[in-house]
Amino acid sequence: MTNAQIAAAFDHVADLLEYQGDNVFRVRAYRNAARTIGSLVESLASVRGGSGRGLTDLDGIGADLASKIESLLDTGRLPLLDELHQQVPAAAFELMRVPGLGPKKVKLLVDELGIDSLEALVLACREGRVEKVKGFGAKTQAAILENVGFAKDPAHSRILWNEADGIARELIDWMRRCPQARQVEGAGSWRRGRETVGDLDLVIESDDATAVMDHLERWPEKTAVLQRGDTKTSIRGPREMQIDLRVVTGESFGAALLYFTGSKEHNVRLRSRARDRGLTINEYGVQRLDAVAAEGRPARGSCVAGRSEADVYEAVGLPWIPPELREGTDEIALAERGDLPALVELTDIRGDLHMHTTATDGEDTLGDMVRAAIDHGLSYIAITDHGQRVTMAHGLDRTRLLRQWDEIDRLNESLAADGPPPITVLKGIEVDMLEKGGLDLPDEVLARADWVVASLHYGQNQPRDRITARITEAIENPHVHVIGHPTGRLINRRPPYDVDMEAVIEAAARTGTFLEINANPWRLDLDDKHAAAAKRAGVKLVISTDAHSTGGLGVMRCGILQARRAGLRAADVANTRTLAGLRKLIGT
Ligand code: DGT
Ligand code: CA
Ligand code: CA
Ligand code: ZN
Repeated sequence: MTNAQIAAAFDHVADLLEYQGDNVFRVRAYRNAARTIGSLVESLASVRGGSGRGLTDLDGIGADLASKIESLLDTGRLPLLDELHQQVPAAAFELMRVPGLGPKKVKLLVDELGIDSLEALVLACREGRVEKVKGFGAKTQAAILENVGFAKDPAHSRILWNEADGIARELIDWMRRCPQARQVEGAGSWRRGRETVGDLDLVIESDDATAVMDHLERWPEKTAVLQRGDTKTSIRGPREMQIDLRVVTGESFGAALLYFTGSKEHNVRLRSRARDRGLTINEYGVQRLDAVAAEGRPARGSCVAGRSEADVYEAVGLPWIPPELREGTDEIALAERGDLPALVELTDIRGDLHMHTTATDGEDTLGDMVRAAIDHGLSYIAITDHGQRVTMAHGLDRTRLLRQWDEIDRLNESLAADGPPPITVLKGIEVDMLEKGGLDLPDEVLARADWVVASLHYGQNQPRDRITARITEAIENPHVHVIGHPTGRLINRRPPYDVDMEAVIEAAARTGTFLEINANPWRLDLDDKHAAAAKRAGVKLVISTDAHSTGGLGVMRCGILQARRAGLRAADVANTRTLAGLRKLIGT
């Protein structure tokens, strides 16, 4: 089992325990474990197998959770989960996918109203029965009705890229161990770095398709074979995920990889461009239309390209186009004019400007975060714990914040004690935009910060003009450097708040305020479209991990993919600058 699957299993346990009204500490222990595991870079199997540290050295994993992880690793099952599953009605899982409906609320709906499906829930809302249940009320009822549509949309049950990536990498590793496989590459939406992935597509070069397909069927994570032909097969893998495999020859490998990477729209446009040049493109290669016409079908040996993707693009007069841009928008026109942007890369990133510590809701101390950031090769970071409004996270008031900043001063001094410091730690804060307007810390405190992120966590259901006004007010505050996760959406879980993004971008451009691409795989906020719009307006983006643990620093690559899909270059991203460059940009 992958880390992501084990994290999902623990999250599931937490939901079910919470549904049953179990002890809050027990619920929290599973949630914390899920979070630790979800952001771990190393696989749990190797943590267990390796010398040095074991499972119980991980944050929040004691002997009991370690033995559950072992059970999952060894058998793929967790008896506790099976037990809980029997005790909780199946409809409860469906209901918990409605944004805003946690396990406790779902239990009330099931117990008091006998709700057993999303349809029954809609009906109960329409008939005004939900608002009468204790703890609900008319506003909640209206919100539920609005959010059910979100839960019912099949697009919202696709797997997050980060999770699909865990599965894809294991699968590719496995297939590369097949002696008959010459080249193994993942394609489809996974390769394009989409936010979510429907199924995984794999293209393999081999002269022995049978051996390759047999090897796939021996993958220990396979749960079913869905279909099998001469050169293609589909199986089901972890998390019910479908995996489509094509086996092709060396002459066709590039063409097949291009075709199965998609997107469909990109392929359609390439084909029509080929036709205009007397060519035809398909998954086997590029051929001359006249040769095809003469034979009535693709003639043997009539291929003009197909071995590599670059060959295929070249045959239609284009440079190679990065997969992240292949969405059938303007990428072919850009390629034609030689205007494809040199997309930002992970190695361009020099700093991470949004992260938390144990002072608020982070799991690791300031010192741990700094050490981990050095290990990631960063040359500067900003510590941005929550401001006081976020009471749930024990947000910092002025006194505690100033004390943390003293600690950072001392840390920077000690880092610089023996020559040039390996990293500089900026004194930051994630201030909250209050429901009534304004921020949760006074300007004279913010004036002393090196770096201020302003985010909106409360009052997310306010009307569009209120939300927009709160955000633009924060943008206009001269102490605010960046707006954190500007739309608040959580992929598959919570829609964005109703905000006039055009107005936000305009205000950011006018004031030189940055907008964040939050790299957390649940957020990826701003998304590609908004980030591209911000860039066009001359706004700089900041790609930040919002790490709540040392492991959380690893999600930067998810933010990079989103930025690449937005067509951003290193110059469009503020934290690719050196610290001196960043300071110049913010005028300090
Ligand atoms: P997904 O799996 O829903 O996240 O999205 P994709 O893009 O991976 O789509 P998928 O798995 O259905 O197909 C993989 C690629 O194969 C797709 O991006 C383009 C190509 N493809 C599939 N079906 C067609 C088709 O009918 N026409 C064309 N031109 N290309 C196709
Ligand atoms: Ca796919
Ligand atoms: Ca597919
Ligand atoms: Zn944060």
